[in-house]
Amino acid sequence: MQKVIKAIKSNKSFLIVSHYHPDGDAIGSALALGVSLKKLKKKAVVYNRDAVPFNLHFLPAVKQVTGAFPEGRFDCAIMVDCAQPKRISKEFADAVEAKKFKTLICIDHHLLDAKVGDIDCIDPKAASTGCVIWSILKKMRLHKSADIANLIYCTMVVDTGSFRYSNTTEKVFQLAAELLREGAKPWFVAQNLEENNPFNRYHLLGLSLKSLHIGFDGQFASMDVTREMLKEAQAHEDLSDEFANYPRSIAGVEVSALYREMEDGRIKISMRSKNKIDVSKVAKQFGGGGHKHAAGCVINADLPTAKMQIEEAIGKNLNPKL
Ligand SMILES: [Mn+2]
Repeated sequence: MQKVIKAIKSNKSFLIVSHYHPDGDAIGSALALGVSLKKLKKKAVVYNRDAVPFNLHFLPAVKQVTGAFPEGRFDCAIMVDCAQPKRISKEFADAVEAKKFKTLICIDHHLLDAKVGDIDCIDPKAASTGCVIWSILKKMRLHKSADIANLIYCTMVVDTGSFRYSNTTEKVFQLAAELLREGAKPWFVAQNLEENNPFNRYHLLGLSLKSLHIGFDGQFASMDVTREMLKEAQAHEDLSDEFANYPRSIAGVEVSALYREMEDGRIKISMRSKNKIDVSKVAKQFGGGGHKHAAGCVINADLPTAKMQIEEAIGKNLNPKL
């Protein structure tokens, strides 16, 4: 953390990046850092390859996020909530490869397999990357801002599932209390994050729920989102981002999967587990990744084939004898 602070102080221009298909932790963390660096009169560009999801449009300073990879040179690149340049974008991975940044910094709360940047600031105990950023900003005395408090609060709400998941520790509530003291507004964040759904999201959910499938004696449940459903509901696939939580919420279900047909025909799989099963291990078998209770991957096959492959892999985890 001290090295990050030193790098921030001693450099002038920063490119702040986060993983594609960004979530509230990726965008909230990147913006909190971007807003703070600007306060220090630094040049800070916040880049994400993909569009900011509809339910994050309320975030302070959200217009600072650019989807166009910036030309020109930066002293530092800071990766947040992501430790793989290729999960940011091809342009970014190429720029790292070409050593376009004097210093590459990685700030994350996922365990690293190997060294990533010149400075890796990783706290696997942190509930969100935003929590790590918050510690940095506090040390730098940059945390006295309601905008920053709301941004960091959003990262915590998203990554703890609204203070429900097993990463919701005493420390999380202490940090949340600090954020409220600085001006974070829980109802403002929750209302925008969760109570601001466009009608066609529910139209799409209705169609998707019809595909609900239960397997392995009720321990597994899955749902599909096909191109046809998207067309019928006139919905963008982003609207189905949280659908994977619905099949998991069924009594007795240990693992759930959401199968989504992508525009290019490949199948995107989001898996969720309740207790024992580590879905990140399943995702890794197919070149994906994630956490124990939430992970994902992409399979280059048609929907029935992808479903068969995933169910087989999940079945082996539910019952090693299979
Ligand atoms: Mn995160």
